[in-house]
Amino acid sequence: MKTALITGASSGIGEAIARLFADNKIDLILCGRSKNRLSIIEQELSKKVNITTAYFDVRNRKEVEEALAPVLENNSIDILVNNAGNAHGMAPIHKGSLEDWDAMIDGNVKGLLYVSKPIIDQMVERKTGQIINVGSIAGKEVYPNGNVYCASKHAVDAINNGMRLDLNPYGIRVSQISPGLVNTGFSSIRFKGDKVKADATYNGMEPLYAEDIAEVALFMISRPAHVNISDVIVLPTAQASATVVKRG
Ligand code: 8X3
Repeated sequence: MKTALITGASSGIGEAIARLFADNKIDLILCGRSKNRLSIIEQELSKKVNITTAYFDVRNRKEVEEALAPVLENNSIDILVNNAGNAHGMAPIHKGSLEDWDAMIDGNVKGLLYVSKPIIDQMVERKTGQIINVGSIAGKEVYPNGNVYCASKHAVDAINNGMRLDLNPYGIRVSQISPGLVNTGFSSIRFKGDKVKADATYNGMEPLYAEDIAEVALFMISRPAHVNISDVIVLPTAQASATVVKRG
C-alpha cells in the first residue's frame, strides 16, 4: 500500500486527485487550510483507505514545519503531490497589487518548497519516491495580465526540472502536470469572487475538469518503476495555447 501526501486537497484538482487515488487504494495524507471541507472529504474517503489530515497554510513556513513533522514521523511518503497554489488578480503589471504578488510568490513558489523540503529529505534517505508538481500552461507561456502568476508557474517549471536533476541519484521520480483552463474554483479566486468575470473564463468553450487532471496523475503513479512521465501539458480541445481559445 502506497501513501500519497496531497496539498490543496480540500477542493479542485487536489480533491479530485485524492478521490481517484483513494479509489485506487492509495493511503492519503490530505493537507489544506479549510478544516470543515477537508474533514468531510476525510470522512468519506476513510471508508476506502487510511486517511491522515494536516492543516496548514503553505505560505507559513513555521505552520508547515510544525504540521509536517509529526506526519513524517509516523508515515513514509511514497508520492508527494504539490498541488496547492492559486492566481490572485489579473492586471497589467503597472496596476498589480503587492498583496496579490506576495500571495502568489509565497504560495505557489515558497510554499511548494516549504512542503517539499522535509519530504524530499525523507525520500532521499529512503532512496525512493515520486513527486508530482502541478504547474500550468502559465509556466510555459507568459500571457497579457498574467505577469506574476506566470512568473510563479515558470518557477514551478524550473523547480520541477531542478528536482528531477538533483534527485536523479536517489531514484526519485519527478513529474509535472501543466494544465490549461480547468473549471475549478481557480477563476473565482483569481477574480476575487467576481462571478461574471470568473464564468467568462469558460464562456462558449468546454474547459477541462479537475478529474481530467487527476487521471493524468494516476497514470503517472501507476507506471512501472523504470518509467517517469516527466512533464505533461494538458489543454482542453478548445484551447490551443494560453491565449488561443475557440469559443462558440
Ligand atoms: C491556470 C491556467 O490559463 O489561467 O493555471 O493560466 S491559465
